[in-house]
Amino acid sequence: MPQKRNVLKEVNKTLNKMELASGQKSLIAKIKKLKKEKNAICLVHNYQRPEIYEVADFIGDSFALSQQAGKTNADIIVFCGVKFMAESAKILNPSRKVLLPVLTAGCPLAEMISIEELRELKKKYPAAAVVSYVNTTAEIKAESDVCCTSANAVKVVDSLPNKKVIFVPDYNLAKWVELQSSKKIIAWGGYCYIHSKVQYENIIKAKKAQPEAKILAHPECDLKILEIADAVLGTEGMLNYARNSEAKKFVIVTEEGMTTRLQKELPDKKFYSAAGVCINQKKTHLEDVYNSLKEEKYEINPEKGIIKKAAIALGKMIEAGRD
Ligand code: CIZ
Repeated sequence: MPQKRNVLKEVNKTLNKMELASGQKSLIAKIKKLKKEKNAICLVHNYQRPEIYEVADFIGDSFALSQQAGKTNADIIVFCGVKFMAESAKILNPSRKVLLPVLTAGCPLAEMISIEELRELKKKYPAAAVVSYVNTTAEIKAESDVCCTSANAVKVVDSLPNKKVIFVPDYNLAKWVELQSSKKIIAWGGYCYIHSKVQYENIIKAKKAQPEAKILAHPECDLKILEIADAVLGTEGMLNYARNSEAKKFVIVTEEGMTTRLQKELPDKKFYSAAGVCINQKKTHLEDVYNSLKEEKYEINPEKGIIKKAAIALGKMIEAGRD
């Protein structure tokens, strides 16, 4: 008989206490030394492996990491995340060398709309503004009026004078934004393979299994899940919510790595993961960060014209601030 799977996973406490193997400790020391020698920084996304947190100059969501990338004086930015994030760093600070340790660390969602498809949409709705979620390629950003992250999607959409907004590529986020905004949203049909896979029934089960826990869901999840969540937030929003809440337990409905980050920051609270693991975010190991810094690979450098245009849309995203 198949085994009944628990819908909730507890944070791996061993990982969380960072009981690092001696090989990892030595790599961490070597990376820190190289960072100093080369005047480099490591920007690390929340969803990365916990040992990667150990070499971070800054850990956060793509909004916070974009802010850090834009203002750093470091000569080299090693971006431990996925490709669109490294591209954003280069767009926001083009005179720095931006490295992505694993070139295949991509985001399937970011590839779900092509430039031709976006141009078709623009032709069909000429009066609409184009808002692209930060999870897009540099080319799509260059063709957009403004970018947003899950931390400021509503604010960005509401700030536009247009009544209609083309929102790409995430359908669930677009629909969530439409619920809070007076704008007519033309939503593209993209999805995140982790968030869209979360089953409503499992969240109902999670609520029964942990009735005192607050359910924090990411807006890339299905609307039915968002409607029963205690809060709908990006990853940094989840951290702030849990920090300021009197609740002691939380069910986290976003990529599993976020529970490790939360447990690390708030060790006296308890976090359960109700979503899967993004293999792309987990492709980066300490060896990759070390080799990346040592050999200065893989440089992320979109075409100059694209950088120039995308910088306008991304700059507006930073200016808008968080929701
Ligand atoms: O914007 C980000 O960093 C992502 C991918 C998740 C989130 O909402 O923080």
